[in-house]
Amino acid sequence: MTHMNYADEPQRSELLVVQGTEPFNAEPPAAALVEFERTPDALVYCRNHSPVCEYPEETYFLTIKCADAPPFRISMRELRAMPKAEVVAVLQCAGNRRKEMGAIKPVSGVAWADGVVANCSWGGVRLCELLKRSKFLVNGSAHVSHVCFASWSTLCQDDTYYGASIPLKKAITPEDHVLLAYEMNDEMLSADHGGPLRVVVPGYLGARWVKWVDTIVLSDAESPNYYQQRDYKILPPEVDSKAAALPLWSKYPSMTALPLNSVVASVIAIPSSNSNTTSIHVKGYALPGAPSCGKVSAVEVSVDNGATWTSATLTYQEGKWSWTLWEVVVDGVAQTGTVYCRARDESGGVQNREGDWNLRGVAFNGWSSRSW
Ligand SMILES: Nc1nc2c(c(=O)[nH]1)N[C@H]1C(S)=C(S)[C@@H](COP(=O)(O)O)O[C@H]1N2
Ligand SMILES: [Mo]
Repeated sequence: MTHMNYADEPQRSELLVVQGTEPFNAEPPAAALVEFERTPDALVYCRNHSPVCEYPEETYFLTIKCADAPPFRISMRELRAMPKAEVVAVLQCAGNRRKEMGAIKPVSGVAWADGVVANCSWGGVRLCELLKRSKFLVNGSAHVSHVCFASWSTLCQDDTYYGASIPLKKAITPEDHVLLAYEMNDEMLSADHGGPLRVVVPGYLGARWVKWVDTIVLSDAESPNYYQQRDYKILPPEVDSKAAALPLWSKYPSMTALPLNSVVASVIAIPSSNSNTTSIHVKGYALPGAPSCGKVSAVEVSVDNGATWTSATLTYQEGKWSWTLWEVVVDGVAQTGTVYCRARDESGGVQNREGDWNLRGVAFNGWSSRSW
């Protein structure tokens, strides 16, 4: 795209590993992430396709449109006066662990390690309540199938605005807690994370959690935006060049939920008096797959290349939309080695050793490993 202004970027946490500065993309080390059940602000990754600007609340408006009806406009002050809903939900970028997928065969995109995930509490207005208030939602439904979100705040790398959409059904299912959030971890949402207003879609990849959202369009079609139509899709493995992908984007569905996943975040060898063997303390996180697969029910680790497995203790899980933290001590292991992990879910699903490769390097969920 044409000119983008990076002169007004906010101050950033020094705890993040910077992957790119224009736009600003950075992630925390996974070992730091798993020390907190809810991710503190300073450890929340930043994923941008454009500059980040600060927008004063006083002049911020959200506009909702549906076909030819007059648009509904609401100010931040009015939004804040509506009942506040809160949900704990894990935000994760579809490109989490892309670096590992890229080691199988090159992929396009930021070479993220395994820290583009954040488990936070989000506070704001329920999208279903707002749609009711806009009068576009009659008897809990509308004659449209998609809710499209847009931020026209700035040009993006691949389009003139940032946009995404979710099915209307997801938007209006109360227990899915789709929010227009103005708080993260009980504090005002920062500019980096989409303040004053962002979309929160528990259970969906981060790309749909539109930051600095200023427009909502109720439509019969998905968002026409680049990031809905030409990105964040899993193309078949034989498609391995941008040219080959070009005619195929429109033929594949846009991503919604990410798959069951888990990561070994840290391994610490515990000193022992026996010089031949040691014990290791292993910690990590796990992420549920599609809601129909249920919660993460178990995480197992293996120190013998997948031959035998030991169950980890699940130490944290909160509601339906959070991540799971786990840890385990494995005794009698060699002085050096590699530990793998895999998660299981309530529907009987389990991670495979090899994650499936795709051109955009999204949704990688092969076994994670770390050496000690
Ligand atoms: N307006 C806007 N919203 C956006 C993006 C963006 O570039 N612009 N990136 C998306 C992607 S791909 C992710 S993973 C999340 C990242 O949110 P965070 O930076 O608060 O961690 O925001 C999403 N919302
Ligand atoms: Mo993302």
